[in-house]
Amino acid sequence: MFMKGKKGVILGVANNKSIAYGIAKACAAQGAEIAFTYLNDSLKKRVEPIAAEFGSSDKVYACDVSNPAEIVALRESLEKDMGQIDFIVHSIAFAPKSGLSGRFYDISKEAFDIAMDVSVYSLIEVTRELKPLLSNNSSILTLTYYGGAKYIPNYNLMGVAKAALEMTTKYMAEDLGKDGIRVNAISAGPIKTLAAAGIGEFRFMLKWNEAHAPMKKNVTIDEVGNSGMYLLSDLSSAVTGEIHYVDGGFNIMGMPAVSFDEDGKQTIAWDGNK
Ligand code: 0WD
Repeated sequence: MFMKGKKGVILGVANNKSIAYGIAKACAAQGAEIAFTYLNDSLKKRVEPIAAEFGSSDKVYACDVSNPAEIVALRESLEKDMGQIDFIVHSIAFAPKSGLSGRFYDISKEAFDIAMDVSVYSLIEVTRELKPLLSNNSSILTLTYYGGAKYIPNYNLMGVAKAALEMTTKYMAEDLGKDGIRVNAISAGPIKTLAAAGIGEFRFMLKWNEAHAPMKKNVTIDEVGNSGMYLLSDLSSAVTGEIHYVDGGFNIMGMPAVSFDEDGKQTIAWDGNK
């Protein structure tokens, strides 16, 4: 039981396809006590049964991270119901649809500000607000994607937000290390979730990743969940500021791998046209 005695809060469960759900499952299986948050009333109905599944019916709170008052209210509720906590999972991102396809240089300032606020600044604000509750052996985890390190078609505005999120992870890791708080990110391969549905040509991304990743597969929320559990537990007690790829190895590829057909001619696994 790697998480026995650990208490924490997971922000960003939308349904049982969410990456945050995979992380909750892995942490609960290792004995963690988990609080959940939901964005709005329609998601509340989805999150409540999930919290019940993990024995957390009494620890479900509203928290739209774009509203600072809701983050303060979350701190007050967690303090009352859980006291000290040992981990925070930030599995939240949003960009207006206009920022997730089309010409990059057409992105509006309004869309840019919203994406940065919800997907990046929220990590800083949630951490600062919940810091008084964090134990001096705690771990914060956020979720990023390769589109924050390299160009990925249509990821556009979210790519810029993820780049900022990854650097935020590193600056926060330095700042909070002296307080016994670690901060890491998982860069997950593409997974079909609600948030992913907003990205243009997402199915193409899935097929491309599967064809060209060294492991020739897409990743699951259970696989991301298990790696997340490692980063939240004491198994990773000397790991901070990491961008940990859970993507079947896709990020190491500089070009698609070649294979040879019966005539000895070089081919690539999938050129995107079949
Ligand atoms: O391929 C993927 N699905 C990948 C996702 C690959 C690599 C990284 N990620 C990241 C996402 O960018 C995000 O940071 O993982 C994180 C979780 O995303 P997810 O599990 O793919 O998607 P989803 O199940 O939709 O959860 C994200 C949730 C929101 O869902 P919706 O679909 O309603 O936007 O983030 C929450 C919301 O529940 N969220 C907010 N929570 C609080 N305040 C807010 C907000 N303002 N906005 C969105």
